[in-house]
Amino acid sequence: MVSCITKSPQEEHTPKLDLGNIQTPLIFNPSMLNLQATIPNQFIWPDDEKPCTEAPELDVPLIDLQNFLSASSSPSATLEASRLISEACSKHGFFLVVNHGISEELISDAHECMARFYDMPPSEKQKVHRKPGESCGYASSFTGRFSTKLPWKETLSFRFCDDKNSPNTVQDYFCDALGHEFLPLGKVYQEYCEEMSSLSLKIMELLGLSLGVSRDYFREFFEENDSIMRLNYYPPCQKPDLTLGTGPHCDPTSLTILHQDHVNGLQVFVDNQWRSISPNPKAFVVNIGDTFMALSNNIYKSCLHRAVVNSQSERKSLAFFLCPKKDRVVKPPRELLDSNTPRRYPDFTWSMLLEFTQKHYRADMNTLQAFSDWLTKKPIK
Ligand SMILES: O=C(O)CCC(=O)C(=O)O
Repeated sequence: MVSCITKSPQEEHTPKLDLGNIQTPLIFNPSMLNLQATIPNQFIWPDDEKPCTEAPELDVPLIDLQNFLSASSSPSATLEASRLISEACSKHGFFLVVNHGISEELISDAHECMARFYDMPPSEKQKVHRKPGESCGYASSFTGRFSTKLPWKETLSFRFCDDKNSPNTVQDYFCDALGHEFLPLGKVYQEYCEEMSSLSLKIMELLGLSLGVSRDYFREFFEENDSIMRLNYYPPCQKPDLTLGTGPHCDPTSLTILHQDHVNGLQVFVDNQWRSISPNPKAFVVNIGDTFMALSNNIYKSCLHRAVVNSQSERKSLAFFLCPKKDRVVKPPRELLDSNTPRRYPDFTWSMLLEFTQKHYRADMNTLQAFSDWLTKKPIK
């Protein structure tokens, strides 16, 4: 397990993650790296974290949202969907949704635009490079941020705000950061994020029902959400058995909606074993993140997962991370607490957890507990 807290809040006002011995950051250029017989040490993961050859399929429920999303949804179909969700979320927090109402064309455009972005020369992509301590921008692996256990991937992350007063955050990001010719890409991702936000609010209704809280409770909690969209690009790797595309972590965010292209790679750690969730182009993979685990007072699980790479094909995935409005206080609803069930985590805001993962801690399986321990030493202002 990685444990990367570098300084307590008392020790330093703006602590940074330890960069180890980074003097000249390594450049992640897979077409060059793949000409070499092996891969740089920084990408080689310790033996106990190296990918396994066999990862049996994880049994995840397929939730058909057609009925629930229709104007005349039947109570029995809703009940069945919330029962399946409750079962999956109490165990590992992963389920699939189909008939989700997002057009195939939009999903395909989002994948195509991703290919257009990653096909650009490195110098162009670097125009939007992710600065230290920030959660948005382009990162070629994490070469400037960490010195070991580097992921074999490139990412572009950007913010989506469900805010009527600034309705085009995504579109504006593409135009401002990359130039007006990126307006068409910006439009695609603006629409994609709006659809993801609406879908996640519907899923929040089901999560509320499944927990015995009102249907509106979590939907209202996530209105005006301040979310993150990430485009993951995993180039082929000559040594896929030595490295990982995304290292093992639990999402610190609230709910993740992932679309994988046709290439396998996503694995979830359940019952002491890595299991695969194979791509299904018609489905989104949904999982609970740490913030929702805290909201549910640990009833629903945020589960360890990772992505493996392969030597044959590149792989792409689109990840929408639902996050609350930055200053909303995360605490479980009264219905989930009683004298036998005490609070598991102190109150916090998403901006505090985000800062923790950007500046003090490399997200892993233990982020929420480490954050909670850290918070108890740092009162909410
Ligand atoms: O690409 C995947 O399948 C997983 C990505 C992921 O876990 C992440 O972006 O946090």
